[in-house]
Amino acid sequence: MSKRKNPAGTDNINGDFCDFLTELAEYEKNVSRNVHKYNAYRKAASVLATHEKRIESGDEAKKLKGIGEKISKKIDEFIQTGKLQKLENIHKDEDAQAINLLTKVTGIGPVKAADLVRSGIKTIADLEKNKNALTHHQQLGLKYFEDFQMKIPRAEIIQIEIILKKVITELDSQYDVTICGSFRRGKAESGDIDALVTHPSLTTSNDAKKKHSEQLKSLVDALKGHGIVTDTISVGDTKFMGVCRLAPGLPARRLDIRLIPREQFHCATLYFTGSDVFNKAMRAHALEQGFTLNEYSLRPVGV
Ligand code: 8DG
Ligand code: CA
Ligand code: CA
Repeated sequence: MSKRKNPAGTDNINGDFCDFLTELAEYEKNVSRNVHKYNAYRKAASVLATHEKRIESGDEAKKLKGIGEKISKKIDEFIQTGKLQKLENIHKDEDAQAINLLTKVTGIGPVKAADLVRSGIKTIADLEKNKNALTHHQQLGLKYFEDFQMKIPRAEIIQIEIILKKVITELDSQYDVTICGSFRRGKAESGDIDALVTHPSLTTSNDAKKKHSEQLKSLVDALKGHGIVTDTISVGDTKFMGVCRLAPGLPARRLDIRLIPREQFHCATLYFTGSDVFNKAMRAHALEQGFTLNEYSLRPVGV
């Protein structure tokens, strides 16, 4: 049985169930493109990850919120046989495996991956030979494929945070920088870095848009000038997607920066901290209390 830390920081005694549910979720997202099943598997995995007792049967699992008939049957099959026929079949399906692999390249989504596989491009080596079939984003994903597969240790994010704060507040001391995502959830390692930046002069008024976009560009220029940011994937009015590297010899890391109006900062911090499963539960809870919650605001329904 795999023993991993769950979000509460304790050993996940249901880790083997979580592993197969997560693998099924990835299959539904990348290959079947069934977002409902993807969400159902993710939710079940997250419920089991924080359940403190070892699940002994499907029936026992079914009593938990978020686990229905179909998933409980899979848990029984796994307990009884030590495997899942559905996953065995997926492992033998070469196209499914190829699609799963290609979606690991940043910028290649399930639809593009299926297109590539259909045209015979099935491996990373095939991608290297067909760079012209890729967008700028996907080409950077390919360039840094090995690096982006590596998780970022918390200690490294803390060092990157120090530099981001230093460079950005040197531009203007009123900037505020918060690292969100899995880092803010206390995880020991993260897939990428999600930085939220705000400034008191940033408002949601219409005429602010141009200023907003200029501010984001000057932030990115400063970070590139310092050398911490190495590549831009895309940069819009409020959102930068790119690549950073703490020091030569260390892997390149995916960095997202969002420049947010001050009045949206707290709701944005909540949203970008996640997890996405937690966000869904939090939005549903808000609705039950008569409020709409999103990344911009919390307000009474209908207002
Ligand atoms: P990771 O990078 O360590 O893999 O985990 P993460 O920090 O939780 O994931 P992320 O993909 O970087 O997204 C950051 C947060 O954004 C996430 O925790 C919650 C929020 N978020 C949603 N829905 C979505 C969505 O559909 N896509 C993305 N990228 N983020 C979302 O609530
Ligand atoms: Ca993240
Ligand atoms: Ca991210």
